[in-house]
Amino acid sequence: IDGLPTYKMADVAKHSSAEKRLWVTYKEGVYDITDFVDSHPGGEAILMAVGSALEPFWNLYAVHKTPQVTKLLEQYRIGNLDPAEAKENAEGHDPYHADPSRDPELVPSNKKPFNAEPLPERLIENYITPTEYFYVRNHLPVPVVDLSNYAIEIEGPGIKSTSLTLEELKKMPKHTITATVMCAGNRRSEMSQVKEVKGLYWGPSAIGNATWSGVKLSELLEKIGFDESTNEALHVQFEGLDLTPESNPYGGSIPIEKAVDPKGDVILAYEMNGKPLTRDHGYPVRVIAPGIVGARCVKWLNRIVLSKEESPAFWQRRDYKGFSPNVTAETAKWDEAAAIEELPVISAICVPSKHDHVHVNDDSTVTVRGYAWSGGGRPIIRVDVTSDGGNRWVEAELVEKSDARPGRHWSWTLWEVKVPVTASQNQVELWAKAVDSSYNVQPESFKHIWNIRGVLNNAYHRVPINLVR
Ligand code: HEM
Ligand code: MTE
Ligand code: MO
Repeated sequence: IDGLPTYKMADVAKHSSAEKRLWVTYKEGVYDITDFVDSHPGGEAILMAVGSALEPFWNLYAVHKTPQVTKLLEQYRIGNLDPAEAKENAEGHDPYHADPSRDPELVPSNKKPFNAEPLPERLIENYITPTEYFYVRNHLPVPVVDLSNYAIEIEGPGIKSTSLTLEELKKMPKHTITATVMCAGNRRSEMSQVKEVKGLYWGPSAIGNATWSGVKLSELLEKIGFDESTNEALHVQFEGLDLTPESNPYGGSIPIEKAVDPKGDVILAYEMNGKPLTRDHGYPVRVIAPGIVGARCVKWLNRIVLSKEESPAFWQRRDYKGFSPNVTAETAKWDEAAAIEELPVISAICVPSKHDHVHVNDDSTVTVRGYAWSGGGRPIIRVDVTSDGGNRWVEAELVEKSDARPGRHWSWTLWEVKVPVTASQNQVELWAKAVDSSYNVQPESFKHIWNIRGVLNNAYHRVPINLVR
């Protein structure tokens, strides 16, 4: 910008304390952010960048790469950066350079970190979701794991501290379960239509059903001395090998009851759909806590800690919690809200898609297909679909499902139905709602379950379509 002084990185480096003011650079701009740091939505992390360039941090935290944030930053501009140095900063190390390549079937909502889901009609083509288009939700770069120095550390009160290589893990009894994994943000884009929410705008395909093979956590804990009658631990914390710039690992925890129950079926999985885990899905080992939110199914598992406390990780304490609709980012009491563990009942219409031109069958019906699932091992007992705002509900046929017992029913149910449509109408809105074995049913609208983070998006799925006769 004309008229402002030009600085070198060495000048900027001198401004990294409150007395000397706090400076940062971004592209060809130099900024004094002293008056902004206290109101930074991301907290004290911002201090890591003072006296230096923002690029390495913002390449990781892509939330910043929006026009709104650029505009905000420009308010603090005090100078220009030497163009040669700006170029060097821009070309600096990309923390995502070692990420794997991905199947084009996965449609990304964000590339760095990588987040992607398949098209809904692809999603329900198979009861077991092929690994190539199983949704991917990464918060950070995919770690590069060298098996020769990989071992999972396990510690906590009342158990023998243990370190386990993949080879040692594979010597223990191998269990295979079929389980659905779903992100708490699945279907967030629908909730965002009520009012904007924070987070990636997922469609209905941030969910998948796969077989997972590995060691049962309950057996492993028992083997290293866990005794339920004396142990005081309340949570099992998991840490991944993926690190934030502050060197905090991705993490999450589950209640101890789930972890030690043989019927809880928590697996330290090294195979997905019969093959070694792919890098995106957690190679070499990840947690599968079936019936529980995807966020706790920690990938690239590095450490397990038994504790009286939940995981201290950001994603357990400051994310993946629901709030009442009028709670704002300013009023949210993060410490008081319950972390999401078991997920509520959900369903989605996958065929047809929104605004499709749909052929009306000879019997004046349209064919509708989708999935339904509930957390906590609760089977789906019914799916209802309507084309006329609920005057007439039609029960769907549950075409593909598991015969697992209630409480251990980890897989989704695929359904199909022919819904009658009125002869005079050219446009209808399809609605679907599922009921689980506890007779929990999906809420009617997003308005009353809206929450700041856009999680638990399980209102009736509504799909407007055009009819073709
Ligand atoms: C979030 C601004 C530097 C880490 C945000 C948001 C804004 C912002 C506006 C909210 C974005 C949204 O919710 O859509 C800035 C500005 C910076 C800066 C103007 C520099 C002058 C940094 C640095 C780091 C960082 C250097 C990390 C080392 C984060 C994190 C969040 C965030 C982790 C997300 C917090 C959450 O998800 O709740 N920042 N930021 N920021 N920022 Fe920054
Ligand atoms: N584990 C690690 N280490 N890092 C992550 O970013 N993302 C979590 C979970 N485990 C994550 C992780 C979230 S939010 C979800 S929804 C699931 O992984 C997604 O699993 P998938 O990518 O295999 O579908
Ligand atoms: Mo997630």
